[in-house]
Amino acid sequence: NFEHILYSVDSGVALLSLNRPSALNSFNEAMHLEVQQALKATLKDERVRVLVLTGEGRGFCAGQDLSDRNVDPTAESPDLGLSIERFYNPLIKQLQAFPMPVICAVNGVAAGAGANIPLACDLVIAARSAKFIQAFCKIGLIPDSGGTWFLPRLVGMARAKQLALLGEPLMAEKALEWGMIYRVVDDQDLREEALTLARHLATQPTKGLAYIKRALNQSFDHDFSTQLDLERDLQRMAGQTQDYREGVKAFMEKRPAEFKGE
Ligand code: T3D
Repeated sequence: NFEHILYSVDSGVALLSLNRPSALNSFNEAMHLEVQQALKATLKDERVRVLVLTGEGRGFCAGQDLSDRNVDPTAESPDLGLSIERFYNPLIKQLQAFPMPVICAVNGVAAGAGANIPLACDLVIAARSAKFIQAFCKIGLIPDSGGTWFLPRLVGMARAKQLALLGEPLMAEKALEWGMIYRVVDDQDLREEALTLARHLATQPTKGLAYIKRALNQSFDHDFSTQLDLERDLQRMAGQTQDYREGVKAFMEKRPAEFKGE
């Protein structure tokens, strides 16, 4: 029972929707805590094999709720590092390491941390009207939630600097063209398209998919030889799963595989 998010599980898919539409789903502490709780529940729930993240209303997420910050000149400066350490960094790390595919369905404007949370997910589908805004520079901050890490890697340094220093909106189609996201769909189709993709992935070898994302995510930190070692280790683990056995067996028997995520 949540107040600031909606959470449901169906057909192997957990759907987590940010639900403070009047503030464009910006994060206050209560919403952070509910998201943390929902992610914990997702990890414990053996039925869940894919996570979908989205937002209610016309925006996906406008980052930190700025009305939560006391910036009165007479007040002591808020410690933003603490907020990053307590909330944003753990969220980003958790999404990256989540042991199943994470789909982000960006239903509208995504600004500040809200523009970078999708980049920590595995597959980003955006509504055609969605836009990504590295709004931080407009208020004297730097891109957080992994922005300075993801952006140069996804779109190159020149474009990363353009986005981060100018804070101009990047429309979904352009984000797709730049290789920042996976797909763009018509606004009215977004939720169903994301869920269709999620339901498909929920029938696939969950552990294998988790190892794939782990290998790809870690590749940027590794030299060639270390990455080959990681591939060896993960392949060894993948080869121990029931789904691998089922995949090979189904292939040999010329029938569709029935993966259990085990
Ligand atoms: O502090 C820390 O913990 C450090 C971590 C920081 C992480 C961050 O995310 S910092 C960046 C914070 N976010 C922003 O700077 C974005 C602020 N919002 C905007 O620039 C614009 O709202 C948008 C470009 C996202 C959308 O513009 P528009 O014209 O479509 O909508 P709007 O009219 O500006 O917003 C609609 C309502 O949402 C409005 O409320 P109202 O007037 O109808 O009552 C607006 O105040 C509210 N809203 C939007 N963003 C935020 C917000 N309220 C609080 N905090 C927000 N971030």
